[in-house]
Amino acid sequence: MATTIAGGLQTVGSAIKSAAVDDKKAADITRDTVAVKHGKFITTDHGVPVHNTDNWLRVVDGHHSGPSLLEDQIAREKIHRFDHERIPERVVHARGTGAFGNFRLTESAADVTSAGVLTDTSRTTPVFVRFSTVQGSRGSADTVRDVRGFAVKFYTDEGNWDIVGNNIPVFFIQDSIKFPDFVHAVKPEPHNEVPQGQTAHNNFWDFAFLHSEATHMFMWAMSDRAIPRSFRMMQGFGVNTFSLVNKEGQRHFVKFHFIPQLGVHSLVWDEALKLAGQDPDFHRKDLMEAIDNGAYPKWDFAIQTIPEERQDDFEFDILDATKIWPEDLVPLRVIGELELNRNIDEFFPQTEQVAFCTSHVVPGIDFSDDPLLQGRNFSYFDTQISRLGINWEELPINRPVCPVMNHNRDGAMRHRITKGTVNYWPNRLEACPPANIEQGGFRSYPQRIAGIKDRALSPKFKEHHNQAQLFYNSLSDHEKAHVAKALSFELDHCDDPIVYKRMTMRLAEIDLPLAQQVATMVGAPTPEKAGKQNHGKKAKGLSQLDFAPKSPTIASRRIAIIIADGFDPVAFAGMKGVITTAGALPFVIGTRRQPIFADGEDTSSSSGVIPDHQYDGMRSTMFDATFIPGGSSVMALAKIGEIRHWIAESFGHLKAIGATGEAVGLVRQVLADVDLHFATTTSDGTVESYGVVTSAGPYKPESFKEGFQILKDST
Ligand code: HDE
Repeated sequence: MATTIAGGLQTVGSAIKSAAVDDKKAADITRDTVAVKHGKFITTDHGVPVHNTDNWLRVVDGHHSGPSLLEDQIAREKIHRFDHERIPERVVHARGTGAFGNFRLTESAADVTSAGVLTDTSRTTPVFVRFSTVQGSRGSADTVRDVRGFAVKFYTDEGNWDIVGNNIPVFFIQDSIKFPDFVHAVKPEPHNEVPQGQTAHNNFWDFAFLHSEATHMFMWAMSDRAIPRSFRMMQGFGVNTFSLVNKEGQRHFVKFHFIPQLGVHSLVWDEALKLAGQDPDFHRKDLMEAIDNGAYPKWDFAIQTIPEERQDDFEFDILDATKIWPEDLVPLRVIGELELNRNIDEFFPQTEQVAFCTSHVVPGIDFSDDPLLQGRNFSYFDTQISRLGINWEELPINRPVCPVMNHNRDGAMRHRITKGTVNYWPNRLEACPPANIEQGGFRSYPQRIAGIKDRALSPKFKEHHNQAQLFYNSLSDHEKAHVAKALSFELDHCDDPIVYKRMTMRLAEIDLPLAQQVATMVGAPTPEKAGKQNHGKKAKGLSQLDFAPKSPTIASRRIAIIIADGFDPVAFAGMKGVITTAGALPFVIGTRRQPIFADGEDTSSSSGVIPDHQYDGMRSTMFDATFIPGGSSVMALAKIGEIRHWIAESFGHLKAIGATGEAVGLVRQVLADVDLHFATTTSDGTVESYGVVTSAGPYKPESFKEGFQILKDST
């Protein structure tokens, strides 16, 4: 029930939109949620109603405004609160967006773990997920080429469990002591704080060369994985090797996977670059829009497990985070489903203050000696103290849904009040004792350890090329072409010759033809010999094409319908209906945002279609497809350069373009010119369009013209 408080804010049970009744986290957060209400008064932070917040208290004499008075406690409070609004942004993954949802287990994994969240199929576990980019700061663009963070907080009945993952299954370094060097090298350079939101600079590639362990990861980062179409269409990986421990105390090593049910899809590079300027919030808005429209993104949750005794059976070290466990060797087992279904109510207290820790595990889940994970377990807790203060786990978004009780006390901004006379253990009252294992107490896996203390890694960590080759070999031809282009773009932005020359040599250790292509484009000497022979092996699950959805769908895709006065109302309404029925989102784009009238419609009446946008407020990059209905409107559209560009650009970005009636002619005419716009002349004089593929093979302008002619003759 809503409780009114002085000052116009209300605690709102209803503020949590569409929260499932059994969503414990939604119910928990409601305790701290208020809504701005009309008809209620502003108060100070100490609750006193205020009658004027527009004028500072000052001396006035009727003619002049005199000095402002320091005694104005109302103005002082307002300014002081404002002065302290910012907290440090995350040192990495500063740019992000989050949403709530839940996790349902479809199959019990009781054979490998005792964790309730992974064994009890009757449970629905609330989650909060934060997606992010890595390099850029909080205000940077969404569509930059970068790894994406995929951090999941499971609010389980036994405490919070965090999988702080990425959309790429491996990492740049093997030992977490290298993390500060890596982050310094990837972030904007120290002398000029350039560049923002990208790795296309000397320091990153210098680091990449000097750490051959980064090779596998940078190949992923140069692939289309680093320019996702949507957060909803990318995989999530726990990356590190964790452990699962079952009731019998047996241990399996485990890797966690999230597989998007919509498939894995990417932007094309030109689109990503343009969107970074045209709509820097593209991914953030995409996630919110999908959830608001009920197109809840879903991922299959899968595990890969290796029994402890098989730890040494692989040519790579299974604790090395620069390596995947190829699916052919260690199959994926789908055991659950993650769904996001509720947007946040306010960004700062939820998405900004959420704090993840790899060290947050629950009984039945444990760590491994993965040297990257061990350092992460230290780092995340530490960084939250500097971002949020020591009592960060009390914040509404971070607190668990199960009881929290212990003898930790005090610290800045302590929120909770614990009654009782003792705050230590053991105590004479036996108050708040530790739980034994049968009572659910977390027990670290009793692992036998022996060794020499040294700063070193096991020998298998020294191999850095096999899986980089495996990844590249497993890509389709056009994915490979995109990798070559991405490397050429990045190294072209490095102006220190040692950087791009050495990197080209490194590429010759992956694939000689790739290195040769890149060398040509970046001005390095063309390597003649492979630094290492490519072993030619491939594996499944590495190309994005392996993740096509079970049945193709346009659900949640954004489709532009372009109209002007005189449009064909039947085609317009028909297509709009079909798009909506298929679960996609139609957006009407008009020549103006005032009513647009159909063919024959009475323009003096108050009817007409009010477009969602006018053409110059939007760009083709913001939509997945475009439809133009016929009608006399097409004459007007044909005269607008931006509309012609829209069609041509959509074509260049490989998007579906639909047209009926007169609009077919417009599309044809524009695409005939596109031969010139989008064709690239290669060194041997052949003309090819960039990246366009038809079922008949790569698109060639001549074949397009032929097809065009056939189409023309047949109509
Ligand atoms: Fe992170 N990482 N990281 N990282 N990381 C942070 O923690 C760190 C690594 C990842 O949405 C920081 O709360 C070390 C791998 C994500 O809030 C910090 C190492 C992976 C997020 C930190 C790594 C990640 C972070 C900064 C060892 C993929 C954003 C702010 C080399 C599995 C979480 C913060 C969010 C954030 C440290 C490597 C993923 C400083 C020491 C590998 C998704 O603690």
